[in-house]
Amino acid sequence: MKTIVQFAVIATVTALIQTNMTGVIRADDTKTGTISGEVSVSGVRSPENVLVYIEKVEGDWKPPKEATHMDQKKLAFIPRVLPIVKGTKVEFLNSDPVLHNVFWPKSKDGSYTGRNLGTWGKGGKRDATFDKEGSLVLLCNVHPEMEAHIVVLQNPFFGLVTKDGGYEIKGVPPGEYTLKTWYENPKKLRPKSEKVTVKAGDSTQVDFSLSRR
Ligand SMILES: [Cu+2]
Repeated sequence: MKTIVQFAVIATVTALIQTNMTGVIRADDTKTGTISGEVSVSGVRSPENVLVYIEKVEGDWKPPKEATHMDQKKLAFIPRVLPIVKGTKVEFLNSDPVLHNVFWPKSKDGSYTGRNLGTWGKGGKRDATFDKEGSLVLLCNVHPEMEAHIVVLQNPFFGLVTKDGGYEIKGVPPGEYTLKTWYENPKKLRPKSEKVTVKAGDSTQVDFSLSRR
């Protein structure tokens, strides 16, 4: 009996150590890979806010528990481009001392019908949950120059291109994927796609050269 109990204790301790080791390995990122690269553009001023994303990754990817924010500050939507996983709740804020409105017309890709969230002042907020893949244009009917974009994706593996043209997508499960680009005006920067193989603990570089053709 005593031997059995001792064995049980040893087995439990071993299991705990193994669990802990798995956690350490995950933290070291040796089970997932990274995709990064440079995006160059012609015909637009900057590669900033081009989106690079994986079209589909097996699995049911859950949205974050917390809402994501779209602010209105100094008469602009911030951020200009907001990529989210489908099911994400977005809170629309107003940080300006003037009234702003948020509405979106019917999506060009047919994914979303038009909706007007209303008009409100500083400190107020409205929210909406986006549960279908697609993209929509946010507008403010008080300030016609204001514009932003929400891109709703199947999975959380995406990266926005920075001013210097770089992007990075971390924590990608190993596999073969189709990597795509998205730009707010597809007539100016036509979308492109590339096949990519992601290996555990490795980084893959995929560069894009985007233009209207
Ligand atoms: Cu406004």
